[in-house]
Amino acid sequence: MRVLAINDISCVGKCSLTVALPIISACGVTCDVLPTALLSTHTGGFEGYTFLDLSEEIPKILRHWETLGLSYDYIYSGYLGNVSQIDMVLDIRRRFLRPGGKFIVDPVMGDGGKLYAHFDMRFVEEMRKLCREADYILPNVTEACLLSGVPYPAPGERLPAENIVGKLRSTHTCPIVTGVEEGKQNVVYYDKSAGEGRYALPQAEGLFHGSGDVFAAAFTGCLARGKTAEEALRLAADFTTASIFRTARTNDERRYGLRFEEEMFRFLSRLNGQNDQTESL
Ligand code: PXL
Repeated sequence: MRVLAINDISCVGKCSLTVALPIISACGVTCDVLPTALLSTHTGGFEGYTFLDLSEEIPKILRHWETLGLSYDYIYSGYLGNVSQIDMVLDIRRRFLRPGGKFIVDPVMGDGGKLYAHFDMRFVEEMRKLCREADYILPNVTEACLLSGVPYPAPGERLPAENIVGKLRSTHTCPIVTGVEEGKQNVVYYDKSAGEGRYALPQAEGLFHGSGDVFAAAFTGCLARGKTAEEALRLAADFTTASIFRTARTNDERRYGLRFEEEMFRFLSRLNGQNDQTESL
């Protein structure tokens, strides 16, 4: 199996390609990368970061790849460096996804009810277009609200997650909405052939940078290993939650990302079908 991960390289603050590559490779499949931008750190919680937009390089990279006859079983797209890259990703899907291959879009745009730096409503509009071409979309609550036009819930208010899944689904797009807070639970809502699926896990206090990227990478890796979408999202959600709780137990600054490495062995044991009895490291 061959996977292409399209995402930025944030040199510090684990997210994007610095989590996608290790996680997808560890799942046991080839992971090629297409960097969309190069940053000294991610943009959430650091001041003075550098940002090099790689849009000009992408068409040249693609032309070379075509001479190699490359094609992909799975294409996973995450953080894009600017709005023009949305059309580039659509073009990549058309040129490099194998017939029967799957296109996974994490519509990275915001968190905690706010757009990230560098994003605006025009980007949201264009992202809707990318999502319509996807087999799976993996928005968090903020992104699901932006894409569906449903207002972000006020504190204590319940997100109408079933409606959002209904609004975002289409004949070939399966929405998987992550991070829905319901009391002490953190819930994933997803489209099933009959209605919505719900997978609840314990909720940790606060925002954890990079958790959506860990989830998306693990989901992609599990799909590429032949798991069904439902199995993949459960394995990915368990791995992400365990990594969040491991991080929460330390004094690590949240902006440096999740301690996913220490949960990798357990995640892979489960992916490989071993009845793993080991304690969390
Ligand atoms: O984890 C999402 C993400 C990815 N890439 C960059 C980011 C963020 C979130 O802040 O800034 C560069």
